[in-house]
Parts: sequence; structure tokens; C-alpha cells
Amino acid sequence: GASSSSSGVTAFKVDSPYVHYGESSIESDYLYDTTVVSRDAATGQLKAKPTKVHYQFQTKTKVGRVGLMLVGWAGNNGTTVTASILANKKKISWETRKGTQEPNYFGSVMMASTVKLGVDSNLNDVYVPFNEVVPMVHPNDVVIGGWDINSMNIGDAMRRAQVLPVDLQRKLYDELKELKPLPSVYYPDFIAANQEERADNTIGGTKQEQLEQLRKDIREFKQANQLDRVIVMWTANTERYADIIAGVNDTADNLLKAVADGHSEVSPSTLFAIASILEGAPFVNGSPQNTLVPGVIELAERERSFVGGDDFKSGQTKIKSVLAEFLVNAGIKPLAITSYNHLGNNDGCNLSAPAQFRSKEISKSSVVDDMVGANNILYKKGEHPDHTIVIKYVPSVGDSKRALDEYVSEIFMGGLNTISIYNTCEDSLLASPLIIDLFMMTELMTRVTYRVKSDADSDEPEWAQFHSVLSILSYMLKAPVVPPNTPVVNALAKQRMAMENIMRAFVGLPPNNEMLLEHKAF
Ligand code: NAI
Ligand code: DG6
Repeated sequence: GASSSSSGVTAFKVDSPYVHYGESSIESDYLYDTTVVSRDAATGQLKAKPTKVHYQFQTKTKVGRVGLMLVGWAGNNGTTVTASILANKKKISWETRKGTQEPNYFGSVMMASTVKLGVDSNLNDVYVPFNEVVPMVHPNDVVIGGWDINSMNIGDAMRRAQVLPVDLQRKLYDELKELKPLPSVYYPDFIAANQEERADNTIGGTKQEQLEQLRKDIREFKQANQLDRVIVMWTANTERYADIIAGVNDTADNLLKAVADGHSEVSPSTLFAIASILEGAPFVNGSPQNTLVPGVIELAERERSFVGGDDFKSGQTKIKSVLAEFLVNAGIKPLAITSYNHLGNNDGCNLSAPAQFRSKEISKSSVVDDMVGANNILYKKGEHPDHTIVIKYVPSVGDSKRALDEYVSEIFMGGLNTISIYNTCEDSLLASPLIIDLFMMTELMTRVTYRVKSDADSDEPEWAQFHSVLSILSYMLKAPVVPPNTPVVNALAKQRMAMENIMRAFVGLPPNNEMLLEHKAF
């Protein structure tokens, strides 16, 4: 089953001279195939040159004890993911109108989807769970903690969220009520004014003292639970964008100085990112605001710590990053994408304020850029479909978000095609598995190093970790943050392929492709 991988043993072993299974790591030699394109100056014709780069990967197989600290732990996502992992861990089932429901990890790519390993001797496909390609942490083994500006314990906060079925809530309540969020950093200017009455659990003092407190919290959590690693994730309210100001948050040193000076444009989420980086804890931003300001990225690079973001990609945007790719790659030209959604949870309440809505509007809007940019037959340079985002707060629908989308596209000979989508779901039941996937994937990247071999090298190059900005997390995020000067990929299938094939490379397997030559040319 899926749980075997956290023990360091996976469902298969690769039989290849290019893969070595050592005591504590898997090492692979891997030829990365790319095509380098140039243009002939005289004729203007493109020249495509197949190129191979020799990588070596080293994946430590011991997962160790891993903790997850959630910022915004007492919110809908924080309580839903905590309660659901507990139900899975303890195999707690509950009664519904339709009978007994067992806990599961549906909606988690890592826990509930499969990857094609290869074909057997009869040319039948063989699939393995995604989390069995290389050893990964199992969510049942995570120790969860975190902060919230609201002091409510996680049991009562789970009830307040009104997400999980009441029989399950009853079964989990006694254990969850013992979990209490740590006080957090609250600057009223960054989240909606309508959140003020929740803020009864805050850290006082200067910005510098608050930073020190957050660092201490991470260290103490790690020590108290005897953890090898802690990952920090922001699932707190959406903040407004921070202004990027020269001398304040543009470089690592300026940012640290801005904290010391108590500069008002350093947001709570950025303070958490800094604290995590300085403690060597990977930090992932699950909300849309620009937490990862340039100074944060530079600090992460300098400290060789990992960051990822922005904004969990759960429902409407996930469909958009599939549908827009389908349309454009089918040679159909989306002219207008109009997206409405309404929801009634506290996230919706916070987003009813203009500055916080604006953060969400930005992260929801960027999602078709790369698909449009890739097709210069349909779109002239700079041309873009109309793209409108509307979000309304309707308290009575609670966590059950409604998303309505209309795609109007130009088809053959000037014809029009309209696709209309109506999507209803519990928001936090979509977001919680993303938290799990982000946690699992981030943890894996802390155990992987690589080096590039060149025939010219007489000395062995140093092993290095991946770039501090984890663009491999893009599948789970609406507006992926990527290393400086690298392309953003929004298309969902490409994002999944990247995770799958990079993990295959760690065990020396070629990328999966759909050529199926064995079924076509024999
Ligand atoms: P929520 O409002 O239920 O929970 C947020 C929690 O954060 C609250 O308990 C609040 O007290 C706390 N909080 C606010 N500021 C804080 C701070 N500075 N430090 C610590 N805690 C703080 O919201 P929900 O539904 O859990 O969503 C959380 C975030 O995830 C939101 O920003 C939302 O936009 C984002 N998100 C949610 C998705 C979903 O499908 N549920 C998908 C994509 C993003
Ligand atoms: C309203 O848009 C609330 C948001 O927090 C969304 O629920 C969330 O961003 C998920 O958005 P999407 O587009 O991935 O469904």
C-alpha cells in the first residue's frame, strides 16, 4: 500500500546500471534530452538541435520525522486538513445517510493518483501510486502544529468551520480540542477590517521581536516533537499586496533591516517566510498575496532554504488551467473567460474587502498567459482573451463554494462556441489535499541533490540542492512563483508531467510519453 514509501521502501526497484541503491540514498545517472533552437541569420530558418545534459541525482531515502506548521491553523483549511489526517491515521469512519464512510485521501495527487511505471511482458501498462516512485513522507506520520490570531482550539474551530460531517466531528473533537494555536502576528492593515474580532491571540513587541518569537516557535516545535524537519505553510487570511519599495523589501539585507526598523510594509506573511528561511524550514504560501517579495527570494537563495507559492489551486482555476490549454491546443481561440464565484466562509468574508479581493483577482487572472503566449497562430503578440474575475460573499452557502464560468471561443470560419460550467464543492475539502501534496513534495525536495557532469570536467562537480524557489509545486498553485528569469507554466497537464518525470529521473527512468510505439510500430 501507499504507506510503505515512508519507510524508504518503494513498490519497485529500477534494474539499470545507471541507478544505484545505497544504504541511505538512491543515485541515478540521467541524460536530460532537450532541443536547443537557433535561427539562421541568413535564411531566417529555425535550427533545432537535440541536446543531452548529463545529470546525477541523489535522493536520501530516510524520510525521518517531519512536522507541518500551519499559519492560520484555526481556519477552515487548517482544521479540515488536521482533522482529516487524524481520521485517516486512526482509521475513524463515520455514519452518513448512505452508510458508513471510511476516511481517504481523495483529491491528493500524491496519495490517490497513479503514475505509469512501464509495460509488462504482455505490453500491459503497469501503474504505481504517485508516492511510490521515490520514498515520500506519509501524511499519517506528520506532526501538525501552527499559529492563529484566533485563540480557538482546533476542535471548536473545526466545528466553527462547518465543513466535516457532524458524526466525524464528534469522533474527533476530544482529541482536537487539546490542540491550541500559537499566538501570531497581526497587522490589521493587511487583512480585511471584518477580521478584527478574531484577533485575540497575537504576539506583541517590535517586528524584530516578533520575528525572533516565530523563529523560537519553529525551533521549539521541532525540539518538542523530536522532528528532523519542519515545513511551514501559510493558510491564513488573504492579505493585501505589499508595496515593493526600493531599500525596504527589494533585497535580503534591506528586508532584514526593514524588520529591524519596524517598517510597516513588511507583512505578517513575509515575516513568517523570513522566520522559516532563517530556521531552514521550507515555507509555502497558500494565499495569493506577494509574500515572496524579492528580498525573501534572495534571502532563501542565500540561506539555501526553500520557498514556494502562491495560492492553492483548488477548483475553478484548476479547471481553467485544463480547459484553456485544451482549447488553445485544439486550435480554438478563447475570446472571453468570465468567472464568477460566491462563497460564505470566513475566506469569502475577508475577500469581500477590495484590497484582499485584488490579491485574489491577480492570482486567478494569470492562469492562461502561457497557453495564449504559446500560440502565435491564434493570438498576435500582446493579444489576450478578455478575462474577468468576480467573487461575492454569500454567508448562507458557507464553505460550499459555487463557481460559474463562461468560455466564449472563436472556432472554424468565424463561428462561436460557448462553454458554461457550474461547479459546487466544499472549498476546504478541495484545498486540504493540496496542503498534503505541497507538504509531501516539498519534503521530498529537501532530500534531493544533483550535479551536472560534463565530459570536460576533470574534477567532480559539487552536489547541490534544487533552486530555492520550488517551481515543481506549480500543479498545486494558482500563480506559481518560479526562480528569477524562468518561465511560469500554468497548464495543469504540463505541471503534473513535470512532477512525474522529475521524480522518475531521480530513479533513472526515462520520462513518460504517450508514443506507445510498441502498440503502433511492430
Ligand atoms: P479561514 O478564514 O477559514 O482561515 C484563515 C485563518 O487564518 C483564520 O483562522 C484566521 O484567524 C487566521 N489568520 C488570519 N491572519 C493571520 C495571521 N496573521 N497569522 C495567523 N493566523 C491568521 O480561511 P480558509 O478557508 O482556511 O482559507 C485560508 C487561505 O487559503 C485564504 O487566504 C484563502 O484565500 C486561501 N485559499 C483557500 C482555498 C480553498 O479552497 N479553501 C483555495 C485557495 C486559497
Ligand atoms: C473565492 O474565490 C475564494 C477563494 O479562496 C477560492 O476558493 C480559492 O482561491 C480557490 O480558487 P480556485 O480558483 O482554485 O477554485
